[in-house]
Amino acid sequence: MASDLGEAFAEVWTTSRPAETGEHHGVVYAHDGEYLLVAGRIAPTGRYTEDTRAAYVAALDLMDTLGYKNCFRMWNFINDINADNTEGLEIYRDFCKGRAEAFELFHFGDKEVPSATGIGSQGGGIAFYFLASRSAALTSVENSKQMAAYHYPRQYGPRPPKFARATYLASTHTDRRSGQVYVAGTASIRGHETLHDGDIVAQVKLSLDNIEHLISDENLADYEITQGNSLLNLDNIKVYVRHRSDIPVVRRMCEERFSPNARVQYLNVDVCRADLLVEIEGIVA
Ligand code: 3EB
Repeated sequence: MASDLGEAFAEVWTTSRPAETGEHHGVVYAHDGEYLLVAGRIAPTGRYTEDTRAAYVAALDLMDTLGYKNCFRMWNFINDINADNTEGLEIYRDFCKGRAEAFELFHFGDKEVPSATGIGSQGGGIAFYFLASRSAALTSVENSKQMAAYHYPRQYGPRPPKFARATYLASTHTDRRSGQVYVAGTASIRGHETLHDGDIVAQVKLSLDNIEHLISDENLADYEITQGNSLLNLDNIKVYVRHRSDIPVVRRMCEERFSPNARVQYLNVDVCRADLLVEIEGIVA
């Protein structure tokens, strides 16, 4: 994701239990009896639908095989995300098609899809990694001020993006107070529409407002969750910025609203809609 060495960082998921690693139909994984991390790459091609479907099928099949059936978070890093494939379909939309087909094969209902990020990348092709749990209780959370992505109208592509705005992860279904909230990539969208085309300041503000509302008790009341979250509770944040020259202003705005102790990475990559300038994700732990 990084453009030069100074920006490079590693995201490391650790466990105190022993982990086993392996490979399954081209995807690699590590698991510790409670959590599974699975990762894969899709080589650059003129058309991504089939290879995306196949790679997702390998990862979803691994979850079934090893017994990690509760997938709660997915990341997708897509090179040239706004460019057309060889058939004139935007690469992001091509990817969305393959993902939707794989979910269909595994009978994922729209309300069962995990939170996700679908964002640009400097590397070639598509890289992805998923987190799944064996026994955690999951709730897919939507934002009452945004249309569910899986209901987006046809203008955004042949198959809608399939992801939840957040996943609430707790040890039991009765714990509605002390779970973790995995916040999906969040942008300047209300309903299904991009707002503030060309205005980075307004886009950052709306993205932050969207997350603030998403994790608030007001929004989580629909799921009987009450934990008093605010943006100050968000950590492990990634801020994706389309134009490098916008990073200083984005950073200033984020620093005003995040905890000074939050870990935040700013990454200069494209965003999945040509009119989006910024996208933000994080975790309430
Ligand atoms: C949006 O809200 C912005 O395709 O997995 C955000 C998070 C977005 C995840 C995905 C896309 C994805 O539609 C884009």
